[in-house]
Amino acid sequence: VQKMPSSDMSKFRSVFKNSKKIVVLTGAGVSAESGVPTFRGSGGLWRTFKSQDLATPEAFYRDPSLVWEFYHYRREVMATKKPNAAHVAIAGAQDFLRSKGFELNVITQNIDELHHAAGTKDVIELHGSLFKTSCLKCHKIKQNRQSPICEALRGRGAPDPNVRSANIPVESLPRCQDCGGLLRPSVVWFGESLDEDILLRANELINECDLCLVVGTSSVVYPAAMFAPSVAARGVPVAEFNMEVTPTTERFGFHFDGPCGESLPIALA
Ligand code: BJW
Ligand code: ZN
Repeated sequence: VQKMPSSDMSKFRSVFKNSKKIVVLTGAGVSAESGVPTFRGSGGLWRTFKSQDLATPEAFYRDPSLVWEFYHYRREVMATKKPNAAHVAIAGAQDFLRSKGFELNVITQNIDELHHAAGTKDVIELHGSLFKTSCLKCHKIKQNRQSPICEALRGRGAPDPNVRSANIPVESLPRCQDCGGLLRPSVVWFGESLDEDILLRANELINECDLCLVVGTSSVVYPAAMFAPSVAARGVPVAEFNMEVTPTTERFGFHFDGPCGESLPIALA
């Protein structure tokens, strides 16, 4: 018979205090209290599209202007957002553990860079970044914080359902400064493979950790969805921080219900 996960915070805190190699796996929910919409939540609609319908290579090849409007909008929104108490608690715990010669590593599915902004070091970004581009022709990946990313996108990308598509010709979309090729956001879309080195590093951390926190993810997108269950299968404690139960909740030792901006500062204090 499957035991329900515990929500005993003092029990979790004593496990935390005895851990030396912690992994924190995060998803969109960790940024929700910063005002960044989650992927599958009610804020997950842009115009009439579900995010899942725009985050695909097929959508980009069919209509690069539309997909660029969507990512341009999300880049511009981030200028008004800052890390919340959950990001700060994670960064603080990493700092503290490192000062003791121990480790806490963050593996995130998010592309918003809010963990960096909170001061977390060596963040593993499984799904790329809003602030990196990759060239379809020369394949170079570059940091890009320009606002707007190109003139044609200035003032475009409004999320309201009645806004007409900008239909920007490909020549005027973001282009590579080195070779003139079309740029795309350096993010991992459905059906695309994750970067091999990043995946290797993530697997290494998952296989070596002695405690795993899984924060604000619906745990439905692979391969990230199997990381925490594989830690639990080794008999290593896993604690989930979420506002809902997920398909993986019952495999974990701990589940803390509620906004992680409230639960994490207590858990990691
Ligand atoms: C709070 C909160 C608060 C709210 N406090 N909590 C094996 C089995 C089945 C399918 C596949 C498989 N392997 C591959 C697939 C296909 C596919 C997949 O997984 N599909 C599933 C949907 C079934 N995977 C892929 O295509 C991956 N590629 C791959 O595996 O390549 C090899 C391969 C290809 C094809 C076939 C087989 C193998 C790539 C996946 C890339 C995902 N990319 C995206 C878009 C990134 C760019 C962008 O953002 O635009 O990444 S999709 C989207 O989902 C985004 C997210 O990072 C990701 C995960 O979402 P997340 O973070 O969990 O967010 P939500 O919104 O779902 O959940 C938020 C949670 O927070 C909720 O639970 C809330 O309750 C909670 N919450 N507020 C705490 N305050
Ligand atoms: Zn190029």
